[in-house]
Amino acid sequence: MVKILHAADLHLDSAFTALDEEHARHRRQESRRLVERMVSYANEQDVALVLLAGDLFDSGDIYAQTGEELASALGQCRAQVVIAPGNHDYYAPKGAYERICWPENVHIFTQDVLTRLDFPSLSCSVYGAAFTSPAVDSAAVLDGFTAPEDGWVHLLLLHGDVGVKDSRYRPLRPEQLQKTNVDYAALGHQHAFSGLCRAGSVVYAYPGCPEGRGFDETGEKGVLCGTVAPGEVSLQFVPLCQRRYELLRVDVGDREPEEAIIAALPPETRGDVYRITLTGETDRPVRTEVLHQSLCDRFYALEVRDETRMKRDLWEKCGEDSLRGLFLQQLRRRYESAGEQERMEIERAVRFGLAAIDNREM
Ligand SMILES: [Mn+2]
Repeated sequence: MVKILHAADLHLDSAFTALDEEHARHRRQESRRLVERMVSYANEQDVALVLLAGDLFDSGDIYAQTGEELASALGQCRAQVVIAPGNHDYYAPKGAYERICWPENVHIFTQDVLTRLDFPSLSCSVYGAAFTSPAVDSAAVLDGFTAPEDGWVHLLLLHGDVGVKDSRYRPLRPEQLQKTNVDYAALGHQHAFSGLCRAGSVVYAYPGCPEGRGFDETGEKGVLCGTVAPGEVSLQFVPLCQRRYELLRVDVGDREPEEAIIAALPPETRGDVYRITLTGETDRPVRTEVLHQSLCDRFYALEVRDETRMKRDLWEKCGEDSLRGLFLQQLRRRYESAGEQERMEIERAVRFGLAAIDNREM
């Protein structure tokens, strides 16, 4: 039985484009701490083998400091570490992997050919390959390979795309994984945790990226940790991210927008990045900049979007012989011939206009 930690898609030195420049710079710095947290966890758990399934770097063009800190953090790991480079950090002569001075416990697959690494003290073999260019259009590396049944633990470590036909990132079919006869296939590339999947007797999984980088990578992020024995896999998802990206839609209803948002939030959001979208029908004007200002201290970073619609009965005062009535008549005419986008803008103008006429707080 071998205790493993499986992580992938760290994408160190990502640009964090969903954030403003200052936050993005801060996130790049703190994302380097991720590897330290991973290593402490592995040491605490007495992990024997750390499997990193590619895309450790967001590109081949990393800061020297990022490489040095990664190598030094992995050197603190009591486990053996195996890396299979992916499409973002493909292995190239004079590339990022060759420029870094790796500690002795780190082993890197450098060829696009299935290679076997033996760990006799663990009775365990790891089979893997590297991307050596940004695209690999087949899973030919697995052709003809079947792990023996010899009482050892057999692991596959690979960056690739299961279930995506014609993928440029090593398309893998479950049947191909099944034929490998390994006990566990530790995969990288897909950024959401896949759950533990099965192809015949072969268990495979994507842990997803351990730190979200945008609103397409939401919620809890982490790694997989546990034991693998011949024919027996017992792995748990372990949250390890420092910050979560969360999408929250809030129906304003009859409440003040700020009140509606606060009511919808979980108790602790200070470390997280939120995109809050206001929805529903309301005749209250929604001022996203004001909301942002008054709520942003509750988050690491916040974005507020307005998708509310105007209440239909707001047009009712259209017939009134008053400033209000004239204002509504004017806009109603334009509203009727307007397209979807312009209608949203007109509704917004009506809400702001009526609030001003009524002298209401905006
Ligand atoms: Mn990838």
